[in-house]
Amino acid sequence: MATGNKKTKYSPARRPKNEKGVRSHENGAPVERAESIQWFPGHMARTRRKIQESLSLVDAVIEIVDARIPISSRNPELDSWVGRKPRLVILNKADLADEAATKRWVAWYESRGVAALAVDCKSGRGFNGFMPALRRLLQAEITKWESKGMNRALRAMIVGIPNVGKSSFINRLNKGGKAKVEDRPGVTRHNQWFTVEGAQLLDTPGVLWPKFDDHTVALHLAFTGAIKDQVLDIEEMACELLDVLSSEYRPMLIERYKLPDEIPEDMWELLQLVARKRGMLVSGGEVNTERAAIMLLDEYRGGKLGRITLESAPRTVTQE
Ligand SMILES: Nc1nc2c(ncn2[C@@H]2O[C@H](COP(=O)(O)OP(=O)(O)OP(=O)(O)O)[C@@H](O)[C@H]2O)c(=O)[nH]1
Ligand SMILES: [Mg+2]
Repeated sequence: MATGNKKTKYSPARRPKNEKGVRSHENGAPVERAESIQWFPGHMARTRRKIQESLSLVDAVIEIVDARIPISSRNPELDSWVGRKPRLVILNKADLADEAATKRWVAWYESRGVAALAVDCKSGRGFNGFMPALRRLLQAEITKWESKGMNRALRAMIVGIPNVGKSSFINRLNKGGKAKVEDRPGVTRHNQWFTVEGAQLLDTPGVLWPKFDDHTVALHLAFTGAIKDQVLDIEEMACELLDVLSSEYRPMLIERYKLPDEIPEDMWELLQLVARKRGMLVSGGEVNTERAAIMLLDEYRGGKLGRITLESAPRTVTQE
C-alpha cells in the first residue's frame, strides 16, 4: 500500500469560495480538508461494546474485508477484542478487485497462519469453500463435541467495516436471505442471528475505529464507500482518487472518460475535464465538478473503471 501522507497535485485555491472567502460546497457549506476525515458515531461505539459482549456466544469470528483494500479495511482494534478465538478472513467484493492481487492476498494470509477465502456476493463465487473452511478452522472443537455425542451448529460472528458486505454474505448463504442490504454504510443497526445450513451466524453493524492514523487508510475507506459520503468533501475525494488512478491506472481512466493521452497534472483540472467530457455543464459554460465527483466515485465503487485493487500484498510473499 502506498502509505504516508503524500500530497495530491490538487490546487484547492482554484475551487470556488463562498462569500466569506472559504472553499465551499455548492450549497455554500465550508469543506473539511481530507486530512481530517473521521467517522465514529455513537452507534459504532455501542457496536464495539456489543461485539465484545457477544464474543462468548460464538465459536469463531468471520472478519469480512474488502478485497480492494485488504489492509485499510481491517479494524486495527479487532485483534485485541477477538483474542484467541478462531478467525476466518473473507476477502469480499472479489469481483471488483484485481484477481491476481486477491490470490496473492489469500496466499499472504495463509503464509501467516490466518485462514482466508476470497468471495463475491454478487455471483456467489467462492462460497462453496466457506463451510469447509469454517469446519477446518473449528476441527478441534468439532472433534471434542463429537466425542461427547454433541452435534451442534457452528456459531460465528460476522464483523467488518461498514458497507463491506456482511449482510450480503449472510444472505448468500441463507437462500432467500433476509438481512437488510443497501449500498451505503450504516445499514445494519443491531446484532441479529441467522441460521444457514450447518451454522448460526450473527450479523453485526459495521464498525470503524475512533481515529485514522494513516491518511491513506482514511482515503481508501472513503473511496470504497465505508465512510458516509455526507462527512466527506466529495470533490476533494474525487481529486484524491483521480491522483491514484492517473498514476497507477492511467489507461483505464483515459479509456473510461475518453481523455487525451496527455492528461492535466493538476487533479482539479482533471476533474473539470472529466466533467466536461461527460457534458456536466452549468449555465455560463462552467462545469459541474460536484456532479462529476459523485459520478467518478460511484463508477469506481461500481467497478465501471475495471477491477482495481488499491493495496498489494507485501512483496515478501512467494508469489504464486
Ligand atoms: N460488487 C459487489 N458488491 C457487493 C458485494 N457484496 C456486497 N456488495 C454490495 O455492497 C453494498 C453493501 O452491502 P451490505 O451487505 O449491506 O454491507 P454491510 O457490511 O452489511 O453494511 P452495513 O450493515 O452498513 O455495515 C450493497 O450494495 C451490496 O449489494 C460483492 O461481493 N460484490
Ligand atoms: Mg449490514
